This record gives sequence, structure tokens and C-alpha cells, in this order.
Amino acid sequence: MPYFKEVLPNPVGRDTEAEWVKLINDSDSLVNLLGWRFNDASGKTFNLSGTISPQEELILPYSLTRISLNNDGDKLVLINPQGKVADELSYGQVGEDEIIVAPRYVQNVGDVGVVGNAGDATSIENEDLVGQINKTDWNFNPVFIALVPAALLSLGIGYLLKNNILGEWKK
Ligand SMILES: [Ca+2]
Ligand SMILES: [Ca+2]
Repeated sequence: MPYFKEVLPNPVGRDTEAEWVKLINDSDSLVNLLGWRFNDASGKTFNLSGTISPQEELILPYSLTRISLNNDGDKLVLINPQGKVADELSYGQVGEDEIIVAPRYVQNVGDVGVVGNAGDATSIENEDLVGQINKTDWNFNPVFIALVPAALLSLGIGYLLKNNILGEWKK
């Protein structure tokens, strides 16, 4: 089911231009978001739409939601089409550029690579997000997997070239 993965309440510059809320679907099935909604502590509501694929992340910027995330703490509540609370994410004072990672996400991922302890809201640097936006788990990033044999290959070529040059010198 979809739940809150991360939020950026206090971006650098104007908050309304760069704030976002990120949802993730941890189920094995596509979820139709029609009827799903979330609100902040002030009760302002955003109605979701479209679909979210299995393990997919959905970034919802302020420009779309029009929900301001308070920098001194806020509480987001995700409500399913049956009107039941599906998830909640609370945070306190946030520093500039600090991403709040949901304890629920940290717990789900376990020891796969997210810094922090399950149960505590943790934060990561904004730059780390760049590689994560379209990847549910950077540990299995195919680009990284492809780079390893490429690096080994270039080392091998370098070795051969070096030996060849040494061979030429011996003649
Ligand atoms: Ca803010
Ligand atoms: Ca700011």
C-alpha cells in the first residue's frame, strides 16, 4: 500500500518552490490512487489521482499539492478510499535542505542501506536524493552494477598495454 516515504519541508530558497512529499507503494500490485488523499496538521487536503506501480515512488511538489509543510513541525495523514488512516508522518523542527525519512520506510528497508535507526525519523542530505528519485533502492542500481565490470575491463586493458610497452623496451 502507499505510504509516506520522505518529505522535504524546508528546501533552500523559497519553500513553496521546492517543498515535496514522497509516497512509495510497498505492495506487489498497482494501486489506483483515486479516492486516496492526505492532509497536514492544519487540515488542508490534497486529493491523489492516477496510479502508483509496485515499489514505485511518487513525488508530490508544493506546486501540485498546495500544502505548505511547516518548518517547525507538522503532521501528514494519508487516508485511503474507505476513509481510514493508512499512514501518518510527524516531524519536529527541520533544518534547511533536511529530508525527513519516515521511520516506517527505514523499518521496511531494514539493514539494506538507509542510515539511521528504525523508529527514529532520520534525515539525509538532499544531494543523495538525486540518485534515488527513480530508484526504489540504490543498492541495486543497474548503472552501478554495469560500472563494476567496466572498471575491471579497463584495469585489464591498462595492464596489457603496460606489459606491451615493457616488452617493446626489452627488444
Ligand atoms: Ca516549509
Ligand atoms: Ca527554506
